[in-house]
Amino acid sequence: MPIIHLDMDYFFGACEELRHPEFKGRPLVVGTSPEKDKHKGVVQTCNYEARAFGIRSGMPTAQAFKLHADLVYLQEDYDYYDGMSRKVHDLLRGYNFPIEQMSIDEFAIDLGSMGYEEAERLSGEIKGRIRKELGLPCTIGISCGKVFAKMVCDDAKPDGLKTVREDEVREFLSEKGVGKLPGIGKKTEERLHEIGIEKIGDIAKANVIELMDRFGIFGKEMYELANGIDESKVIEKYDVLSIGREATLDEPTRDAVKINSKLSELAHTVKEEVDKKGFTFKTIGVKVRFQDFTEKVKSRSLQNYSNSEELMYRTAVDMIAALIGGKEEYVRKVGVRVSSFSGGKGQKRLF
Ligand code: TTP
Ligand code: MG
Repeated sequence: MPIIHLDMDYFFGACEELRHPEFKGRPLVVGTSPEKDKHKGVVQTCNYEARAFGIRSGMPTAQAFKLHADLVYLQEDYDYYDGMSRKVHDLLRGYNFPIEQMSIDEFAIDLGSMGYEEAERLSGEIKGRIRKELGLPCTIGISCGKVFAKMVCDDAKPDGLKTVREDEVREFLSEKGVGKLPGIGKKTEERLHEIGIEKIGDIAKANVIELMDRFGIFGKEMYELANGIDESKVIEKYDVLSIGREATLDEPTRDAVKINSKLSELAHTVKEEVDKKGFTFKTIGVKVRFQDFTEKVKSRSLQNYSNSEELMYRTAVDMIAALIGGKEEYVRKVGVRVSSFSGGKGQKRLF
């Protein structure tokens, strides 16, 4: 019953290297702020060349530049990464196994009754296709449960492929620090240290009643995981968080006719996507990027669920006008996004 956990390597960074091959091999950071404010934001991710200098996700970019001044810096472009994530998802879907998307760059796949050798061969094929067809590196972990597969994947990063079978799991886990077990954060880690539990192997040997006294039901879960029992299931989810598109205007402008015509195109494409999934939406959002690279966003919630393109377009026009009114810069780029979905083709109730 192998489960695959696939996690893209330095995902936002790898997507940027794909469209900017000239940056490949140089330390690169993707951050939250526009280029001109690059010292003000936070590092979303960085490539492994940057990690060699100690730079990490979540770190203030100012600190990253202190660790290494000569960094390639790019502001995040979420829609582009979301599009690449969708391509990975589509490629995986072609194999017809249940897939759970766990984040923008992580997927769990249930291979059912397949043997481990075949699972490893198939994983190699998937990894190769993602590299060849999409130009992106990833790492795959294979094990007998969703949590274990993720841990194996973390262990094999970057550009890795690794299997840990049922009979090897306890040994794989035993020497790892308790903090490596998904679900154990800083606080729980400290509380475990207080009672002399440092490694996952120590949890396996602990008294389960005592663990439950201290940590409730999670005490039992960590005990079971530490002993090689991982019953978490791959659950296909159909709820997408949001659907949106953005586009650069032919030339920077403040002309409402030109801007609204672009909004109309975007609303049309978004509406097509929404229809493909059979959704209705309750929230409409817009984004505008000005000539000076600053951005503004605004969103509005409707009273009722809707799938009207007209309503999406009118609301977007209204909100964009409000955003542009407050500033004198020319507009370079606009975006439309809908969220808070209901419905969906083939949607399953999860709970
Ligand atoms: P991760 O998979 O955690 O990180 P990664 O893909 O950049 O690197 P690797 O898997 O090789 O260790 O996260 C996926 C993306 O999510 C990442 O590229 C950027 C984004 N992200 C943030 O925006 N903020 C964060 O704090 C983290 C950890 C990730
Ligand atoms: Mg990743």
